[in-house]
Formats: sequence, C-alpha cells, structure tokens
Amino acid sequence: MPNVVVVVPTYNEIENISAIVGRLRQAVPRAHVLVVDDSSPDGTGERAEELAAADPGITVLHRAKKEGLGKAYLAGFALALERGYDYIAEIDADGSHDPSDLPAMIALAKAGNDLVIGSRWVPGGSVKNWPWFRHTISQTGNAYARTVLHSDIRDITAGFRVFRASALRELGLDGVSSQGYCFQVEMAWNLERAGYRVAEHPITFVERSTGRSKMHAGIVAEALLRVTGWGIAATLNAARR
Ligand SMILES: Nc1nc2c(ncn2[C@@H]2O[C@H](COP(=O)(O)OP(=O)(O)OP(=O)(O)O)[C@@H](O)[C@H]2O)c(=O)[nH]1
Ligand SMILES: [Mg+2]
Repeated sequence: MPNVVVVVPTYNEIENISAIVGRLRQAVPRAHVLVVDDSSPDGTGERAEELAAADPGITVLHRAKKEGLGKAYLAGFALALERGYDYIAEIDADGSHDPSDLPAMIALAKAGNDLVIGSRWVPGGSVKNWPWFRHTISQTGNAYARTVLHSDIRDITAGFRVFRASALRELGLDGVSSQGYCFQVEMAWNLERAGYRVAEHPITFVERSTGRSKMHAGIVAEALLRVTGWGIAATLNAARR
C-alpha cells in the first residue's frame, strides 16, 4: 500500500484530465491518484473512470453536483483518511502545478512538516503567463490574509500542497466551511495557529492553457469576507484572554 495519495479535483477538465493523471503517475509512481469530479457535464468523470479501469493506482470519487473546491476536497480527504494514507497531496487538474515538484514536497513532509505548500511567493517561486491583475489579486490577497490573520505563510491561497494525514485527522475536518479557494486559506491557517509545522517549497505556477477557469468574483468575495471575519474573531479572542 503506497502511503501517498494525490487528490485531483475536477470540474470540466476534459482537455486536461488525461495529461495531469499521466504526469502524476510518472512523477510519483508509488503515489495513488484520487480524482474528485463533481459530475462535470463535459465527461471528465467518465474519462477519469476509463483511466482508473486501466490502472489500479487511480480511483474516482463522483459527487452529485458542483459545490465548490472546498466541498470536493473535504470529500476526497475523508476518503483518503478512511483508506489510511500517511500523506495527502492536492494538485489542480489544469496543468498549473508541475507534478515533478511533488517528490521534494513529500520529502519535506516526511522530514517533519505537517503541511508543505508549493509556493509562488517565496524566493525561487514564480508565475508564468498571468495578466497583471491576477498577480495583483494573488499578492494583495496574500498580503491581506497574512496581516489580518497574523500568518507567516507567503502563499496561503496556493492549491498545490502535501498534508501529513495525521495532522488532518487530529485537527478534524468537520468545522471547515469554506466553499471556494478560501478553503486553502482556512486549512493552512487552522494548522498554523494550532501549532503545526508549515513549510513552503518554491514552485513555478503556469497559467492554464486549455479549459476554462472556475475563478469568479464570488470566490474572491467569499475569501475577503471570511478572512476579515476570522481576523476580527481572533483579535477579540486574544483581547479577552
Ligand atoms: N470537483 C470540483 N473541482 C473544482 C471545482 N471548482 C474548481 N475545481 C477544480 O479545481 C482546480 C482549480 O480550479 P481552476 O479553475 O483552475 O482555478 P484557478 O487555478 O484558481 O484559476 P485559473 O488560474 O484561472 O485556472 C481545477 O482542477 C478545477 O477543475 C468544484 O466546484 N468542484
Ligand atoms: Mg487553475
């Protein structure tokens, strides 16, 4: 039984699913792949099933409807924990994250880090092919979250990660409520403030070249509102103590 599983959330990624799964199987052959598809109308789930039929290292979790990235990951994590993996990784299906970074990230987790983030905003990290406004949203959002949440994490919204499964199990997933990309902030901050070890590994993020982004204003608004709320709650709690 390999001790690493890579969870790949998908919604309408028919042009990308075969490539990302193939690259993962090559880069980390001992790791299992768990695709979590929200009944993509473009047939991504069926394509993933075909890949799984030909390779016992791949499984597909089908969810009835699209409920956002957070819900998809929580369902994937629950299954991964049930199956007893020691390390649970996250990666986007659209090719923005390079699976060949995973061995170094897994090594950092094995060295004692509870969460390893593939980071665009630490020295050595970068982004390719982003328009200026995406840079601005990501960098401003990260700076805001870092300030409001008193976090040391440079890329707290990143979706390329390796978690130590025991940390997720201890922390519990029941209270996690974010739907969109704010899920990434919530998970990282929960671990960081509970005293778990978080490390960042520099990566080059490449904007997707095929398929459509699921990013929209509602996702940014959710993150802004929630991060602000968490920050205020944490400040009030600290003042009461
Ligand atoms: N299962 C599931 N996957 C989702 C959902 N929303 C996004 N995803 C997947 O999450 C990953 C990241 O989504 P993207 O649309 O690439 O979002 P992004 O990387 O922030 O935005 P871009 O940089 O514009 O691509 C991709 O693999 C998506 O298919 C969802 O509601 N359900
Ligand atoms: Mg993307």
